[in-house]
Amino acid sequence: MSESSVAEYEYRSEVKPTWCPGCGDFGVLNALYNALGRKGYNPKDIVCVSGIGCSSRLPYFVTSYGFHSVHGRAMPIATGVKMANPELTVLVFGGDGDAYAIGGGHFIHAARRNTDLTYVIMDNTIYGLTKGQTSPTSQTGFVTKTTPRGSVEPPFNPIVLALASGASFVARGFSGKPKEMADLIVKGIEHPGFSIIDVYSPCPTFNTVNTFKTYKEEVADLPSDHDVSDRVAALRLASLDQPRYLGIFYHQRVGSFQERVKSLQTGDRKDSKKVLDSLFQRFS
Ligand SMILES: Cc1ncc(C[n+]2csc(CCOP(=O)(O)OP(=O)(O)O)c2C)c(N)n1
Ligand code: SF4
Ligand SMILES: [Mg+2]
Repeated sequence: MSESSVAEYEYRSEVKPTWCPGCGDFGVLNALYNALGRKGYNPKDIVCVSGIGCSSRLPYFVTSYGFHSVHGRAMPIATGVKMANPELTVLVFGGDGDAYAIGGGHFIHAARRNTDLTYVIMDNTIYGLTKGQTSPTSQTGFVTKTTPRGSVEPPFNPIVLALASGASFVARGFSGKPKEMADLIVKGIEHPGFSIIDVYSPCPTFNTVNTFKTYKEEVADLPSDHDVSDRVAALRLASLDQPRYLGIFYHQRVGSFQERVKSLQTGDRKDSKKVLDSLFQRFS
């Protein structure tokens, strides 16, 4: 990773964000510009991968390599990019539908494997792009066009899910606090493993329940004496409905998927080549 003094503005691409005025995703994008500028990463070392959704448009707005992929499949694509070139810093962006509904299987296994990626989920508890259906983080009773009498399903808690799946860096941010979120993104990038940052990112167009105003009243910083290496304490704090804690719940250095795969390759490379050659012979 080459670091240089790249000014923050250079990460803004020529494509102007197409989000609705007041969308929480602007706060995430600004936090990202700030985080990249603070580290001074060379844009050619950064890859932004996303799925499909309003939030998944983000890679267009960043000067870096980018991959606007398929709904729910950002994680396998990002994993492939990182495996092919571990020198790259790979960031993944998407919504709560993309990450936790259609992409839920990929999410838990990336956490379990500890793939070295930073995943920022813009959680507006709704499907924004398709005009407002419930998602796995929508509250019970949530009224949408497809649940006119209120959703009967309970939501799950992304932080608890990430912790239970074995993620090694788990944090929560809020679009209304972009500076703090930039800190989380920097720490997530620096963490050599799977970093999950779930962000309360309101959708003022389709969600009038979870708004900047309600979140401002409900959020609080994690207690200053919280031990980030204590997974059980992290689970307890993340399980509380009130306050909705912001900050790093859990942070533990363990071998990443890339490191473990690499360790298999060193030392017995010749043997691997022998096996590969014999396979080629067998199937040619
Ligand atoms: C395979 C597939 N299924 C469904 C869709 C339709 N679709 C597009 S975006 C989306 C959900 C978007 O919600 P979310 O991921 O939360 O992103 P947001 O728009 O809220 O940022 C859905 C269901 C699709 N594009 N592809
Ligand atoms: S529909 Fe909602 S999530 Fe999509 S751009 Fe507009 S405010 Fe943002
Ligand atoms: Mg959403």
